[in-house]
Amino acid sequence: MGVPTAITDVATTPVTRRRFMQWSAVAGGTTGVMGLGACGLQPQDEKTPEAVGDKSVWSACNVNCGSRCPLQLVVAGGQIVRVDPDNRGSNEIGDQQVRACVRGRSIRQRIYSPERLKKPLKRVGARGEGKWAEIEWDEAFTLIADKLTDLIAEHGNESIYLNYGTGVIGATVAKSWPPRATAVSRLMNCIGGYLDHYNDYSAGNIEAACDFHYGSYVTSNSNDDTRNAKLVVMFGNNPHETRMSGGGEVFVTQQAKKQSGHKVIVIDPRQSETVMNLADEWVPIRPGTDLALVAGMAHVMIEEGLQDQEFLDTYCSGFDEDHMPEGAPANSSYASYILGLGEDGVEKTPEWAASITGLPASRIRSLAREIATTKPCAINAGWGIQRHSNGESQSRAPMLLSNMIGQVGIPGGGTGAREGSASLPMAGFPVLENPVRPVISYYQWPEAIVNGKGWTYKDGVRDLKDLNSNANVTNDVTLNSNIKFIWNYGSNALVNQHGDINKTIKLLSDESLVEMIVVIDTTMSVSARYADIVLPDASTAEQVDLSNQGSAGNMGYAIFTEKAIEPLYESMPVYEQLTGIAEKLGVKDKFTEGRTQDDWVRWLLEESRKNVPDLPAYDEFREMGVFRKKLDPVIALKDFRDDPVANPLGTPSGKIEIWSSNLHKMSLDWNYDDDQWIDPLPIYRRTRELHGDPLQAKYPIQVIGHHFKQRTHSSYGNSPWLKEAHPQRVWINTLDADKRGIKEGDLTRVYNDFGELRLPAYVTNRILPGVSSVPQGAWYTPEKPGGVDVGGSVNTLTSHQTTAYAKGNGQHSALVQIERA
Ligand SMILES: Nc1nc2c(c(=O)[nH]1)N[C@H]1C(S)=C(S)[C@@H](COP(=O)(O)OP(=O)(O)OC[C@H]3O[C@@H](n4cnc5c(=O)[nH]c(N)nc54)[C@H](O)[C@@H]3O)O[C@H]1N2
Ligand SMILES: Nc1nc2c(c(=O)[nH]1)N[C@H]1C(S)=C(S)[C@@H](COP(=O)(O)OP(=O)(O)OC[C@H]3O[C@@H](n4cnc5c(=O)[nH]c(N)nc54)[C@H](O)[C@@H]3O)O[C@H]1N2
Ligand code: SF4
Ligand SMILES: [Mo]
Repeated sequence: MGVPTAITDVATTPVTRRRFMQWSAVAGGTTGVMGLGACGLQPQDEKTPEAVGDKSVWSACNVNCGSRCPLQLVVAGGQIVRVDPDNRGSNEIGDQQVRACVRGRSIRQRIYSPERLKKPLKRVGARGEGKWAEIEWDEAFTLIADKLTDLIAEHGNESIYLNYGTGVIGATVAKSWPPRATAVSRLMNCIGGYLDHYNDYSAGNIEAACDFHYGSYVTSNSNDDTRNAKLVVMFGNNPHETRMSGGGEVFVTQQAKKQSGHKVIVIDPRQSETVMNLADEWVPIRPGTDLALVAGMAHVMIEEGLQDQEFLDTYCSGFDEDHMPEGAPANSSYASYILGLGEDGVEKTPEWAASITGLPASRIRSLAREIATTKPCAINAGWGIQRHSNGESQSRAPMLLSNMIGQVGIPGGGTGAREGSASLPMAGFPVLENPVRPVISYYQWPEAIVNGKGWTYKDGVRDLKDLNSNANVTNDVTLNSNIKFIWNYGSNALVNQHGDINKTIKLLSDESLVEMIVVIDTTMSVSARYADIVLPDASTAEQVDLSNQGSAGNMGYAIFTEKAIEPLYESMPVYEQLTGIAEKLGVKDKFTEGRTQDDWVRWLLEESRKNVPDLPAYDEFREMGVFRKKLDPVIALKDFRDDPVANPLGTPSGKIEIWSSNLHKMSLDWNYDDDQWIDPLPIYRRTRELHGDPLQAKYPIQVIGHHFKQRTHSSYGNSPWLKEAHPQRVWINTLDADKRGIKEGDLTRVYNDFGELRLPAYVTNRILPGVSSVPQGAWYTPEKPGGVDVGGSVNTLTSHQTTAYAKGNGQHSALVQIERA
């Protein structure tokens, strides 16, 4: 196992310039497959690069930013000395170069980080106290296997939880999420299974809402299809920061606009990178109020007869009183809600919407007219709009708008959900069957540590046999244990990425609740601080695998990720770690089927080639690095649009349910908090910590935590280069800053009842007055235990509360006060 020198040394390791120029001159050309032969160097024995000199191998950035970028790692003396991006493909949509962003190109700072874990660690002080003993791998395997055996005997397999974690989402053998595709899941299924979770921090609210609105999770059309649109309306969608590479959507959105000349309107409380780079108009809106905007626009459309009534009559249920399901109360249609004939008796005029959204009523009127009369119109959404305390209904706002103008299922249109993209049907790592049927939502685990035992469907427990929530309005499974063991692989969601860090830490500090926490990471992350056992993982560059999730627009791609260097220090690929634990548990043969990781890669590739026949075989793919394929554009729900009778949706009526009969049922018997609602209609309600909350008397400013180019969540968060290029700051509007005597760069206190941050201010008109943003993912760094977080993690300020029926995260809903420090 290799031991690197410090990164400064790595960076200056002499690599002859001549060789480099030779390499890049050929690689940049059009010689087709670039293997070692093509670069003018002799083929080398990849096991001993030190002995023979330089090589360049394909690898990938496998973190969860939605892109999956190939990287070419240049190795000299057993160390990675340079990172080059993809240099194939073309500048055609569907064949584009997948150029890594600034983060992927800095990957050496993650691989050779001083925080890199070197040896297995066992906690010796109190949990979270930071006292560790280095132990041998064998001891770590025994400790984990023994604890699993004891806990399963005492509490059952339901007590063993696989936490959400997307640090290695791009990989296949080493994939860290979804749990049902990971090697950890396979190990647990060899010994009776584990407690799984459904949905995710990214999109949990829309994933649930879609099930009711459209009958299953749907995307919108892919971005390449916006070439057919005259108007593109994006609700809180920021691809120019959240899909930053050529394998992301930056290139596709730019090219599509160039080719079609369509207009782009972005609705966002912030003037995002997408507003700056792509939009023709910015509509700044208060966070969490998009449904009020859509209601105001609906009022204009109904008053002026601008809605697509034929589409609504044919494809939807619940828009007006003539199209309601049986058993729905009188005056409960959406049109009745808008016209003030519903329960609240309030007419949803543009003036009403203006008072909630902060937009002028005249702007709401003009927007409604433009959207209703400019077709095809592609309406899509990012996921920021649904990461709110009212996120389930918020996420239905763009869907409803697209329904009213009849743009679902056609080229140039969309469903109002997030853009789709085409991907290759690559084989996943086989995980065997999990016999444990109750499944909780990804955001419920802290509560399930204390109260999970006895939960039923009314608390959001789904049945693994049928994870679709539509069918799980009721089910007969009960959760029979609290969580006693947590696997936390490739995850910082144990602490940094979950809400209310101070509360989470208190919960984890009680060693009588969760009895063992195992963190598998490359880095001493914030979550690793609260583990009992920390296992040092080999990075993607240190093992062979396939990156199987690449997709952008209508291009699907896969990457062969070679082992560039030996695992650093005493780190070990996760598959080998789990094999060691399997051996202690007596299930090694079942777990491995006699295969090494390399054998699995070969097997997975052959399985994938059954679905993707032109995918090259092992040796050719290894040389080629990236396999890309132009696929059909995604036109979401096209079959339904073409023939709604032959292709009904999964809703009870088979139609788009603007009034959802299943949500109506759930509103009658589900458990949720007193300040929450389950509404069959997508109607605006002010829930926790949104504008108008009485709590604003104390904490007047709405704070969101947008996804930021410095990091992918917390990954890359410790890179000195990236920190310098994109420092962590709190965004505050000029008016709010002036009132508080805060100037650009001043240190501020950002605080509420959950906790306090100390951060420099970014004083700007790029965010609405009364709104602020602390980019999510910064590393929680308390001055002293429980004290002020000088690292600036927004989750020091956010809540554990789950949404009413999605049981999802509302982490963009938070109220704070900001002062000069
Ligand atoms: N307030 C707020 N919180 C949020 C969000 C928000 O918008 N606001 N967004 C949420 C969303 S959408 C998501 S997806 C989650 C993401 O949360 P996570 O899935 O936890 O993502 P990361 O923070 O990137 O953490 C990944 C971990 O994997 C580790 N890692 C990286 N590479 C490797 C590797 O090769 N091997 C191993 N073993 N580990 C590796 C990293 O060091 C890091 O500790 O955060 C959520 N949290
Ligand atoms: N650079 C980078 N890229 C990433 C990530 C990252 O951490 N860094 N994370 C990746 C992951 S896992 C995910 S899930 C995606 C996340 O993708 P998103 O969830 O779409 O990202 P966000 O930044 O949370 O939100 C997108 C935009 O919505 C705006 N917004 C917030 N609240 C509202 C609202 O109520 N209404 C409206 N109209 N707009 C609102 C924000 O200002 C932001 O500009 O990004 C992925 N890409
Ligand atoms: S962070 Fe995302 S866009 Fe950047 S290199 Fe990695 S995968 Fe690509
Ligand atoms: Mo995410």
